[in-house]
Amino acid sequence: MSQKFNRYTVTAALPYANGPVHIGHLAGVYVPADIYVRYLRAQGKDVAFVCGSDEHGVAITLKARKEGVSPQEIVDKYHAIIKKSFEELGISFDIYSRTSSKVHHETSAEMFKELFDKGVFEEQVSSQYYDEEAGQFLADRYIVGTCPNCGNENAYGDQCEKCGISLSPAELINPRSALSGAQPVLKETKHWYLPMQDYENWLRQWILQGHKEWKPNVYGQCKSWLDTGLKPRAMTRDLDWGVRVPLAGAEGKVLYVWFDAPIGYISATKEWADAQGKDWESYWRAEDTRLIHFIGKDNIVFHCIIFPSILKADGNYILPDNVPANEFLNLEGDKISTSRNWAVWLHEYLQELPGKEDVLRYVLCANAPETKDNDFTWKDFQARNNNELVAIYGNFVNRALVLTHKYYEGRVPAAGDLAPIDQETIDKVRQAPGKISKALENFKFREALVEFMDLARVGNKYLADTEPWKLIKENPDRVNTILNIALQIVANLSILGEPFLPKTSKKLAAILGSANGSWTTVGQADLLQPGHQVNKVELLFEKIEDSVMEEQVLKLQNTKKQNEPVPEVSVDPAKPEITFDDFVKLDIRVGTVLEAEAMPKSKKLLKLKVDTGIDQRTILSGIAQHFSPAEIIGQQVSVLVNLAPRKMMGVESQGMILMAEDSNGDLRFILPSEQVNNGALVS
Ligand code: B3M
Ligand code: ZN
Repeated sequence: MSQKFNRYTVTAALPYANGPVHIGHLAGVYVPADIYVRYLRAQGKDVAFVCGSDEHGVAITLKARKEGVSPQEIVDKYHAIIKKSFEELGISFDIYSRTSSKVHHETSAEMFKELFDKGVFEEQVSSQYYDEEAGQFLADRYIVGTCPNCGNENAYGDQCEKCGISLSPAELINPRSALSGAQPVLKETKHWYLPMQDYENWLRQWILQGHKEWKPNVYGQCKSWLDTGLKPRAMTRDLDWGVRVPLAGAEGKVLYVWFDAPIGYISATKEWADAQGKDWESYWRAEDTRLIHFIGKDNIVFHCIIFPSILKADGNYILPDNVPANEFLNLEGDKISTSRNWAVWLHEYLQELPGKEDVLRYVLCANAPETKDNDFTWKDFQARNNNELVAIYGNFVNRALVLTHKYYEGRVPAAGDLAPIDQETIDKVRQAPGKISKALENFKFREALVEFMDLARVGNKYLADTEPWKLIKENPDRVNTILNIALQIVANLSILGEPFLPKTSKKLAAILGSANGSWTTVGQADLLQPGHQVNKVELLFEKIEDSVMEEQVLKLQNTKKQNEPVPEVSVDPAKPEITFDDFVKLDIRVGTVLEAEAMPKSKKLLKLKVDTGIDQRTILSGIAQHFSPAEIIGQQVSVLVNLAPRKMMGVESQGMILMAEDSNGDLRFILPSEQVNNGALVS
């Protein structure tokens, strides 16, 4: 099947530049896409791996409004963060572009114009919500109101984030504009629609008949869309952020973000091809190019139904041959959410767990949500690192190399006659690349990784079974053979592991002193020649301690706390009314604590010496459980100075320090907002 393809265009969903990338994006899209592309390149295939930031759409304008900055500032900020973090994780895009680029604006506007000229679009005038105060039409997200399903008063016009239901603005109770708070009015506006219903039969044929090999989750979603029936979809919006609609009389309108974003793949390919002196058209128009879209499940309809219809309508493009969409990754049992900050952010991971890029790639691939939603937990992360990467792969490589240094000063020994166990082991090495390839060709990345780790297990078991350290005295020839074979396995692992664990493979190749081989030489037990010198051993992976994981868990717990609704506080009931004369009897002054000491035998009381401005006096204060004496020396306080003196535990207290008591019993000093002189009167 891959025979008929001479070229690959591999795309990864363009992340919205309204926030950084998190582990859900990585597990769903970028890690599998990168593994696939590295695998293709290792086979010497011609590949364009394209991606970029999706910088248009209402989500970005909303975020900008919320932060009080321009949309451009938002996309500039997140584009830089996203691009850098992808690079650091080793996601090997040929180009990471952005949809605000000139070439993209041109390419998408041209494509729209072409379809328009061909008469593809239907023009429709419809009534849309309009904010008369702000003087603009309101995208669904800009309309808020009460959810008819759960009563949430801040549901959006497209979705209620509380109960998750999909909505249309007309369904909201008491709709209001998120821009001005005004009640929106309906106003007529013209838009250009793609008549999706016209493509239904063709889509049925192309997907339901022609692509039965697509993943069941993808095929199933397409079938359900097609069975429900397709309706015209507006390809333009009333918005002032995006690609301008290239038609006269379309002022104030831009292309719908889902019209222009997938064209971003084409624009990025153009930009890359230009820089490389290549011909972009062969990557998008040649029948022998295989187009693959890596996406998450929420993007299926756009990549399998809408974008292909656009490409088909244009007529000059190839269509995706496969769209291996993944399901979602949850985090510690909860849905990942940008707005609730419930995520492990890639740029933070890279900072907080430096040098562990491959560990994250490994865990996210081993646990990828390929067929169903999956859960990421730090416990599983640690276990996979310690029990798999360290204990199996790292341990085997380390043992083989350490023994080579110990017995042969780092030179690869020559193999002699083979025992049955050697032959069986070599056979397994031969079979490994085929098994890994087959899984990768079918987009079964988890399975491919298991096959890879199985080869490391084979190596581990081989050393455990043959125990060369016990034979070195009596049978050194036998040890030559065993270590030769073990080292050949190590060399195979370094090649086969590259798509999954690129940094580790690079490190291992440097230790072995051989450039990474390729998929054509792999599977042989002669990758390292006898006499070849290997370099000093370094550990490939380190054990991760509990304390490191605890920090991450704590961070999540803090997020959870911040998300919790503020508990209702119990407030003390109001006291009976007093007269002004009652009030002025109180002489309250600002003072400073000069000395503080614990009162012997008292848990509650501190003995303070306070400068009240009038005098220096002793005051006993019941704050010992909240403050240590040392921390309050120098503290400004408010003092009720004309309170009748009172003797407690043999000491006379001359006044009272005023404190505020929280509903949970925490005490806080009452202070002027800025420093004032001691003796200043509080009234
Ligand atoms: N930016 C949606 C998303 O991140 C969108 C993907 C565009 S791919 C052309 O889920
Ligand atoms: Zn709701």
